[in-house]
Amino acid sequence: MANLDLILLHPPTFYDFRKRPGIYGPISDVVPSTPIFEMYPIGFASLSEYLERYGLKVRIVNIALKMLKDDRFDLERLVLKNRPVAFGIDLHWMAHVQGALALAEIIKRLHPEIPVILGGLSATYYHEEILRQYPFVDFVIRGDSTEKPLLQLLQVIKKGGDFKDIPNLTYRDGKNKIQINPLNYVPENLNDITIDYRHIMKKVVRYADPTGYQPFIDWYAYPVTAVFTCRGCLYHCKTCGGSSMAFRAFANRQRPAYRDPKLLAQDIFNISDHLHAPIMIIGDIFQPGEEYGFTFLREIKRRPITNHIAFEFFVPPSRSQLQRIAESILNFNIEISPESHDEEVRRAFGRPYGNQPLERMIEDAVDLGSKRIDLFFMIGLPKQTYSSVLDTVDYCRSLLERFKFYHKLFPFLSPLAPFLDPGSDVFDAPEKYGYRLLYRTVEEHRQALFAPSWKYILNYETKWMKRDEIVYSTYEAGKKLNRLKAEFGLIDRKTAESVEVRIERAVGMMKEIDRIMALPDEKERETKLEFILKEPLSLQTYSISTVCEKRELEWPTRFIRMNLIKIIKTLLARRKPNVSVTSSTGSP
Ligand code: B12
Ligand code: SF4
Repeated sequence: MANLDLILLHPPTFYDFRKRPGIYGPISDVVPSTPIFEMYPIGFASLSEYLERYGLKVRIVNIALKMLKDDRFDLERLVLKNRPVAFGIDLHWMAHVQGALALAEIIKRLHPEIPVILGGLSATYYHEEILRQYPFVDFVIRGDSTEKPLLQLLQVIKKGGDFKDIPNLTYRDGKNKIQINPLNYVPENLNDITIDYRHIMKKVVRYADPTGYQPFIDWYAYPVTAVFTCRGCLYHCKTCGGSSMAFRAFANRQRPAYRDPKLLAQDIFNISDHLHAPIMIIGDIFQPGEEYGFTFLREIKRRPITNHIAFEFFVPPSRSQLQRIAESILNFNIEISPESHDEEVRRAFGRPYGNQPLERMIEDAVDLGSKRIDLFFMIGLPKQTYSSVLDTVDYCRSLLERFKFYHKLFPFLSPLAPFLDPGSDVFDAPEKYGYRLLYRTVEEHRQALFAPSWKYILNYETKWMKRDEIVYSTYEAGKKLNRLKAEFGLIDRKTAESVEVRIERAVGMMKEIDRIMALPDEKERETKLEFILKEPLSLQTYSISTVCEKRELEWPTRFIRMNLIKIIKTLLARRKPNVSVTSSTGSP
């Protein structure tokens, strides 16, 4: 592997989680990952495809997943064995801050001469601080679209040239001064890049490394995939670090970049040819306007596919929009995040709709044959109190009563955790929104991840709920919702009982940690924490499927999930990437 140009590494949230796991709690119960957040940014796929298109050799290694799967996996051995032109690490989600910096430090210690590049939304927000504080990071590439700047950077590292000509780059110059190049590479559309699973399959074979490319722990059993409509967002939810305001402020994105709806449909066909599993469309197809959604639906209708397709909506779609979906797609599913049942809380969060349009949407979707509807509620919102959290579960009961005959309406409730998003409105002006931010700097967040439980990792509390209340309302409401799901037959009794047992165990453990944390003597505190956190299987016991069973998230998948003949053909063929020649990004 002597001639690799770039190895992209995805870190775990906390590097030493195998030696000393904290009680991370239900922070990942409603996403496919474990609390180690082993899912790498989907952008790794577009970066890899783009760089290879221009002649570079790229490998992705999901370190978090390898560490989760194999207790003996040795990062240092892997790093020592490889000498690429550069290493790239994502600091996309702030939750990875400790893991990302730990990886960077190890690489620098073992290969002081190989540049370490960081990228992703959190690295973008904190670029200057990262380069100022952590000498083992050499470059940060900012922005939501780094394909082209990364190509330029690798070319300059390889062949020489001037770093100052590379857009979006923050680096240290020869005098150890931090230089911040303008963030002016902000493509207007996503037509020159592609998330191409065929490319990934080829790399898996090239490097004989199925786990290095695996997106999350159970992926081979449940090979769900995603296609992207956009980068950026039109909406402005107050705690979201990916809102229109946040992207404008730190990624210099004035409006979202969309993918041509025909390319989007082709992305889905390409997946459907190879996998008989659900496909999630990230980003509301009606966000760019009805015409975008309808063009996509016209296109997708041309080739009937049986995969379950999940649509996420930022606002409830109209009946006629749902009707068009139903006419175009055999198995469609819906995801929407009302966040709270309380319209005032929802409005304060930034969602611009009331319960009436939400319920009308459910009614229409049921009527038009949606195979499943997922509702996501959240804890830690502006104006939300402990009792309001519990009232959300009562609202779920009223919905389940009303749609009793349907059996496919799934409510989920999870905490805004572990961190309030950097760059969100609330993060940047917490007091204005009734929040108290407990950690602001990179280092404070990095240190927080050493804490023994998610209560102490949380970087905020609100005027309406302290950290204690956020944590314990999560468990109490989780228990209540779990019982409700069993009552309405959404989960079987055995699953419900095991979730309840896990909740009770987790609460017991959290209380024990609280008791230890209150001890005045630091040494005694450390010894006691060390002792209880050492428990084998602590990650599984206290932090996975705590407030709901992860399997509840799964949309139906065919028994045979992969079309192996097609996959082999693809591995042998040379195919053109699914990109448009008339893109705004052009050639480098
Ligand atoms: C889709 C999405 C998801 C998908 C993930 C899909 C995936 N694998 O990427 C799902 C639903 C699984 C998800 C989960 C989570 N998400 Co999310 N997610 C989003 C969303 C809606 C879109 C992301 C997006 O547009 N990406 C596109 C672009 C920006 O990223 P990208 O293509 O992957 O990567 C490009 C750049 O980021 C950069 N880059 C990334 N890595 C690297 C590395 C290097 C070396 C370089 C040079 C560049 C680089 O270059 C790439 C290519 O140009 C955003 C909101 C938003 N509007 O942005 C939230 C968002 C990113 N998620 C967020 C959060 C908090 C989470 C969770 C932690 C929530 C939770 N507690 O469960 C988890 C983490 C899961 C995990 N890692 O295991 C926050 C992040 C805030 C922050 N700064 O920390 C956001 C901003 C908003 C939100 N609250 O939802 N998420
Ligand atoms: S939470 Fe709101 S602002 Fe953030 S990506 Fe979703 S719709 Fe956009």
